[in-house]
Amino acid sequence: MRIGIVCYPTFGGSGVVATELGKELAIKGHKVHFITYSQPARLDIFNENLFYHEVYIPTYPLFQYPPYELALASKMVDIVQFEKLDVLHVHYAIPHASAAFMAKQILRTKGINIPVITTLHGTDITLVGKDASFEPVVTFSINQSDGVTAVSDSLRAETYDYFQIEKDIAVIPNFINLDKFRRQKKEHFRMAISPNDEKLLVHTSNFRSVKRVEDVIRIFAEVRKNMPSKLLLVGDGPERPKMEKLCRELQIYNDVRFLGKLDAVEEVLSIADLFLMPSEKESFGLAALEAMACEVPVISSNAGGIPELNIDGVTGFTSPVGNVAEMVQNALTILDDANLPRFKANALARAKDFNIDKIVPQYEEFYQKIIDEQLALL
Ligand code: GMT
Repeated sequence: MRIGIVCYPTFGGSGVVATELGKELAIKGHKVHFITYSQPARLDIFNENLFYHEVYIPTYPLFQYPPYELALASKMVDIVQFEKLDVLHVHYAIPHASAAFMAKQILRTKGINIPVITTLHGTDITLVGKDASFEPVVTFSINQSDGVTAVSDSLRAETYDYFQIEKDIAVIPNFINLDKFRRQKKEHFRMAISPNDEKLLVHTSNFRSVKRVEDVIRIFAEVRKNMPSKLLLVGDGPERPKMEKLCRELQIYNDVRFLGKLDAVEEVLSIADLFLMPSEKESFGLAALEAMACEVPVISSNAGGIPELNIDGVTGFTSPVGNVAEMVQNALTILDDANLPRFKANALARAKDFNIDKIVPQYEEFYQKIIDEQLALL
């Protein structure tokens, strides 16, 4: 197949999923064309089937807000026509689904029917999408997509709850490449961070308020009172200065390391004992899956799709959002040496259910189904 993929090129979950999907499809022999405003962060391999088309947005003094959606739609029209794409797969509804709708209409005037598939990732539905500023466009462009997928049952249900959706939404969960995300021998690194064999807790996120990083820090502060431990924080974002201040106030700063945006997060996960994800909202929790693949159990909230991944009492524990006290008790249970090996093994076993070779074929089948349906309409 010749597949166009539109996504955010950043380290955010939707961009990571889209890029890893495209890479795997290219390895399987499909021609994959990425259409984004800059090179996707994870597009780091050379493969003869991978192509990257940059969306260029001309500046003009009138444009207080550069019209990215129009430039994107124009680029989609150009690439679909020139590369004879079979399907366009857009990740994250805003503004990709509406840009794809516009491209589809333009192509129709040229006698081309391009099937459009939209994958809903999370905040495009649960946070930004339902804002009145975007809701009518999001509803319309989801309904106008030829195929729609969501990354969890929970996100599918929330989409039907928040929007007037007439389309079927298929669930295709996030996936993981277990060749890349696996526990590596990093004993020297562990010795450097926890020389006295302190337990290592890890959190990775974009430090937005929806991630509740404050809960991460408060959980750690309590765990640390009960057992020697350290906290590693990977990522960066608007909440970080406040979190650094909180660590100083709680006098735990020396046991907390802010590592910033790291490429090789699997190296940090390889020395971790526990992953913390107390999010307010989380459609799937790709960061938790990455941790589990590296044999790290998870303490999480029960928000959104997290319980579909983190099985309560098996791969970790889930608690109501904001219940820091329960999360502390559960963290101490997991970190008990009598329990830790069992939780680690269970986390890895669960991660295997989402291995890339199980999930990517579901996207291939979905593409074929939507292409066939569109052909039948001609
Ligand atoms: O929350 C993020 O880290 C970014 C966000 C995105 O869309 O870029 O992630 C969402 O998509 C991921 C991939 O499908 C999911 O694993 C995350 O759970 C989801 N984030 C939220 O729902 C808050």
